[in-house]
Amino acid sequence: MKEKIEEIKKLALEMAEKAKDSKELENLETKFLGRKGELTQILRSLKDLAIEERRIIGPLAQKLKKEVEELVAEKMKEFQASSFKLQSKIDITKPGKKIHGGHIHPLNKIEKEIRDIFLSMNFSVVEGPEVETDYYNFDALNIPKDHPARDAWDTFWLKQSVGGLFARPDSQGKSGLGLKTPDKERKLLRTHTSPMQIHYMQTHQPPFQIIVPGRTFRYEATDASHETTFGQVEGLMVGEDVSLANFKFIIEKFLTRLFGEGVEFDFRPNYYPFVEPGVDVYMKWQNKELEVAGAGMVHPEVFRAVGYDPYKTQGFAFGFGLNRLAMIKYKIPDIRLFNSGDLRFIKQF
Ligand code: FA5
Repeated sequence: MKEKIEEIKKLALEMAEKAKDSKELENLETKFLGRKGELTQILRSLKDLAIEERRIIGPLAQKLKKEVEELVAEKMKEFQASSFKLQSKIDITKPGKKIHGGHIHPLNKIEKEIRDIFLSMNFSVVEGPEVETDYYNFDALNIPKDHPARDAWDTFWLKQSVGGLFARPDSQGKSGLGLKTPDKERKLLRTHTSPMQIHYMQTHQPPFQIIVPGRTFRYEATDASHETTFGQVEGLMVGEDVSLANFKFIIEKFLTRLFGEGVEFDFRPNYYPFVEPGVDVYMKWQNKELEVAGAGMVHPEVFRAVGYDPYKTQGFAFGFGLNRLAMIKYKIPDIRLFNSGDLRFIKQF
């Protein structure tokens, strides 16, 4: 009988060790502890044993019963825990979750490309404030107050702050509180990136070459090629002998890198108070002519405003419309799509 108990113990341990799931554990339990189980049979037969033998076999069989019960309970817990983990982590019968990746906005995409092109031509990239003053946006760029050229830039003026209070300025720049903000300090949303020409030249000495990507704002009616908020990329190269030929070379290189060999564009004369001579750059878009940039040689008055000697300094400047370049590159039919927030549009990029 003793040997039989030892045998059961060995076998039970082995089976528990090998059990791969709770079903196999249940089988083990039935085999040894079930109503007709091997150990149950031994316990039942104790009463038929001689008293001396019962004293030895009884405790051994009871001890083994307890051991097997504990072993089964412990193993069962392990199986339940791991099957719970499996269930809560992956249910392989469930359909997979669709992952929605983000998209780079076409304006960011083209801006990055433009930055890289100019960086490779040894330009530095700088950025400037979107809220500017009258002085930087106009005066310093040779567009004095009441000059008709100001009409080219319809402006979002900001409410003037007087002692922490805001009041809409009247046409003379007086706030509703009757206090006058000095004209030069009147705040506005920059209508172009050109004010950064002034900031940069005030703090740097030539020679240098920079581009300034950024958002610009105009208080004007929108249509397929006009927005109130759009991007520009300003360029400024200043030195002792920077010429219009250098300007032409850089623009040709830039547009060829952005649009590929054989890109079609042309220069047409235009007036900007802060350049002389001034030109516009035109490209084709939907079989129409589209102005993509204003440019020219920096006006001597602008150099004077920043304290440079106009007789010793020359430079060119340009301002590309970022949205318009993107419209041509990605064949976008309407500029208003950029700021529409329409995900069907963004998802194409
Ligand atoms: C300017 O803003 C000048 N600051 C450009 C410049 C810089 C000239 C340096 C000379 C030297 P303009 O208003 O033409 O110029 O705008 C420049 C470009 O911005 C345009 O060619 C066009 O591509 C884009 N742009 C202008 N207005 C809008 C608008 N409402 N919506 C979208 N793009 C516009």
